Amino acid sequence: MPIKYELIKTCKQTGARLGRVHTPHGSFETPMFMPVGTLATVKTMAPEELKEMGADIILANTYHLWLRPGEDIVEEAGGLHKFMNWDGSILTDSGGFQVFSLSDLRDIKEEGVHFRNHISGEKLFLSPEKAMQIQNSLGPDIMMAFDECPPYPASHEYMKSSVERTTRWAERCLEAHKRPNEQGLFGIVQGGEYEDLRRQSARDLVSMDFPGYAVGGLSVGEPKDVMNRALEFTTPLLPDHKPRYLMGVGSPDSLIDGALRGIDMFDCVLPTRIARNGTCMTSEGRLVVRNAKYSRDFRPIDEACDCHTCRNYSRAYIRHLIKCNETFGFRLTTYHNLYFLLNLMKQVRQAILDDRLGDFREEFFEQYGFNKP
Ligand code: PRF
Ligand code: ZN
Repeated sequence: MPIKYELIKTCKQTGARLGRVHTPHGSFETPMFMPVGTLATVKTMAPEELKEMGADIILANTYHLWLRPGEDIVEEAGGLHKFMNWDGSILTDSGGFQVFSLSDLRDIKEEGVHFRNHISGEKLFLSPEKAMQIQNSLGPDIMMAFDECPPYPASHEYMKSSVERTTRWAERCLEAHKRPNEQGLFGIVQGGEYEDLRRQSARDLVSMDFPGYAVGGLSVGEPKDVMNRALEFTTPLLPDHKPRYLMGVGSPDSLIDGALRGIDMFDCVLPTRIARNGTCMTSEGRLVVRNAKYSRDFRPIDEACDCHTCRNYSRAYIRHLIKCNETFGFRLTTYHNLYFLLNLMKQVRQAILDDRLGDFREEFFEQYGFNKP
């Protein structure tokens, strides 16, 4: 088995897990946030910078790399790690979610999904077998099953048929996966906010014995308490000795609330995307450094942060760069936002070790401004 989960400690106050996931390219502590590098680059960041800020695992996308440059080229380069010069762990999403979120005109059939290329308009088809073949060629440490992520809200009737198809697709993924000794394939539990369907999905996928499990279909527009409730009844259905990954979640509050409910891994474009429009995450909440009020503010973005950006550059300078569309400005905010989330997860891990994640949540929410009306 290429993926091993080591449980180090459970928080006595909350039940959150401190652990370590071992992959063919090293290990990482959990709970962990994975920066998103859709096109085999975490936008604006060099791999050395990601290493320096403490990222041990990053995510890339099957769908995008299939279209450009094509998985055959990545394979010819020696796989994703070599192609992008990243020797840490890599996880790829399967493409299912991206097809649903990026393309209109899609047609879901038992066999797979027909849709149009979001760049050229060309007709394409993605299936469990195709998603496995592409991910086997890309060569990440962790690959994801091909699933359907229904929109919110979806009726119980639709969700049930979708969950059952996702389970059949998961069986086909296991069957089509050609490198189970080198790459770990994670199953994705779906079922939206419906407890009976999450139960059914988890039971069926757990019986297939994947080396890890994701909770999919959340953070798709539902209220936060709906997501938290769904996590509360879903994570206990997953095996204790395997990693649990909450897909597409990256706001500071949701990372803490996910960890509290037993999640080990998270990913999201949020920190890198908002960085490129001049928004920073800080210990006192979001700071829109583009704003005119920072034009003569020579303090760092976050006075409590010791990242490379905050140790060396001011709000006024970064605002100036971003207002002028200077690439360096986007690099500085991206570095800070990723550092902020990686550092937040480090604090979460320490709080689990100290049996005080509940207290940490209260303190963090108070400071970040989530408790304000
Ligand atoms: N499935 C897959 N990727 C995803 C999701 C999902 O449900 C989500 C849901 N937030 C994000 N990314 N395959
Ligand atoms: Zn900083």
